Amino acid sequence: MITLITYQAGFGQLSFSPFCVKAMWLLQAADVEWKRDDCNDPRKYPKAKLPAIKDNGQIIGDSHSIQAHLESKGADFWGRADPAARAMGHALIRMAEEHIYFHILLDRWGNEKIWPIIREEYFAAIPALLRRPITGAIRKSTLKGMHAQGLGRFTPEERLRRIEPDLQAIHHVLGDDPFLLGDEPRLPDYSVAAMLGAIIASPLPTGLSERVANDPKLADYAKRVADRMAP
Ligand SMILES: N[C@@H](CCC(=O)N[C@@H](CS)C(=O)NCC(=O)O)C(=O)O
Repeated sequence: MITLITYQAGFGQLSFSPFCVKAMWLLQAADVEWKRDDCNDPRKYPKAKLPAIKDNGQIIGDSHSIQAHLESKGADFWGRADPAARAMGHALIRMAEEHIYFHILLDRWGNEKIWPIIREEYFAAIPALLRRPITGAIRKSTLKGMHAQGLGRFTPEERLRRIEPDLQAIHHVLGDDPFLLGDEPRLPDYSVAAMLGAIIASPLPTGLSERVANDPKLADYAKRVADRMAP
């Protein structure tokens, strides 16, 4: 039995973290027995991030290493996708995880109205008196990281213009298919739909959450993947 160390469920998602949602969908697709162990302190796990899995005493962190581990045990996340489709899928995964994700982070941590909700939901386990100072420091360091990364220097309106081509790319790749690579959910769907789901699940509307939630093709796609992959 594999144990997934994950952030808790929230905002109608299997986890606050789209990477943890992706990991759950990988485990589902791998058709292995697994259970979740909710955790809100990633510090003792690899790279001090979640998701991570425990399998036979081995701890594996990062959704890509989890993917590789499951593949080493026989999982097939690509089906009959040819090399060109896999290359396209790989690029979509990078777009979702290395660009779209940071828009989610900024919507959650950088928005003055949403931040207090995040603080109370994510960090409910920290005693109330200590919660503000501790989470204030975590927030400061997260936003400093986003400033260094670069996206943190953009206004929400600028970010909306910047993410639009990503959303259009998802539209085009989907075409008339239910999933990115055709009739079945595959590896790129686990990243892309997890990010779209997290955007739609914003605890308060933002320009980005409204953009995606009011786009029937993207919203239906995110729900379709979540429904098909539900544990
Ligand atoms: N590349 C990692 C990203 C995982 C990740 O960014 N996890 C975030 C939550 S969404 C995290 O644990 N952040 C804790 C921190 O940065 O301190 C993966 O694919 O699993």
